[in-house]
Amino acid sequence: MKNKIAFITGATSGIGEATALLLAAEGYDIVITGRREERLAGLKVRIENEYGRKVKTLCFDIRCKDETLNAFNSLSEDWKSIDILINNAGLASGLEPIQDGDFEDWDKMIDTNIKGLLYITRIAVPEMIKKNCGHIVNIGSIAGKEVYPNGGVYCATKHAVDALSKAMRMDLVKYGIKVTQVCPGAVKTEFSNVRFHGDDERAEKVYDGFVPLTAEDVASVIKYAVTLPDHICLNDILVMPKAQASAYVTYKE
Ligand code: NDP
Ligand code: 8X3
Repeated sequence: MKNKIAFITGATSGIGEATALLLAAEGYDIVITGRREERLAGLKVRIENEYGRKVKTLCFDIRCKDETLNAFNSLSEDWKSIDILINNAGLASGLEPIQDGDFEDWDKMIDTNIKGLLYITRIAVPEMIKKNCGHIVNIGSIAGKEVYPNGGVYCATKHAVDALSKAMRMDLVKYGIKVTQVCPGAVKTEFSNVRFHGDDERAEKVYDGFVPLTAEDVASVIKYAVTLPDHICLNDILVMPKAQASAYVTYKE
């Protein structure tokens, strides 16, 4: 019997990378995706050496429908038959009031967080339907539950993930496919470096004075959700640092 396969988008850093490592340790073969080819190659070697699992790397920009389709179709039939799809690739770009927002930032967030998630889901789900089982994990955010000033477009994209998670669950329940949304609060990854366009000093300050979540913390929640008995589905998980009471109330010492 072949091993179970987890397909993780955005595995070149942060939550996606940590989840790939944790699920490999759990015995899954892994498909890892992202745009940074060297990072994918490095993670493949690490998983193979440390956990002895099989790994496929797919280097593509999830904003591009054709690249996404071609990447998925480059897999053999065995590898296309995935058990878990982790829709993790995403980003915030900029932190501006609506009147100052940058069109390019908005396109990046909408095209990645909403359209990219939809493309890969649409392409991968028929394989799950064929075998009448599967599990989709969408990485939402506290920003999909609340909004905060200057974050309107990012929050809108994560509210879309919230809506899509609920709707997908309704569409797919009859095929035995589970849909879990995992919504973290502040996680220290490359997220803020990307949001502030490479201003690492500003990014670092986001996490001053409190203990944020780590990528591994979120990965362990994902692992918990995907390793429960088949008849249980955790629909929606909000996971926050202890010091963070809401999207914009964080107790800093
Ligand atoms: P990172 O920046 O560390 O990781 C983001 C991942 O997404 C990278 O692997 C990146 O790969 C991939 N990615 C981004 N754009 C694209 C693209 N166009 N095509 C393909 N892959 C892409 O951040 P996190 O690990 O923190 O973020 C992961 C998810 O968690 C995101 O959806 C984010 O919104 C969400 N989240 C993060 C929180 C946080 O505080 N950090 C809190 C709540 C949710 P590459 O650059 O190689 O393409
Ligand atoms: C990332 C967390 O609070 O910066 O989704 O939006 S937040």
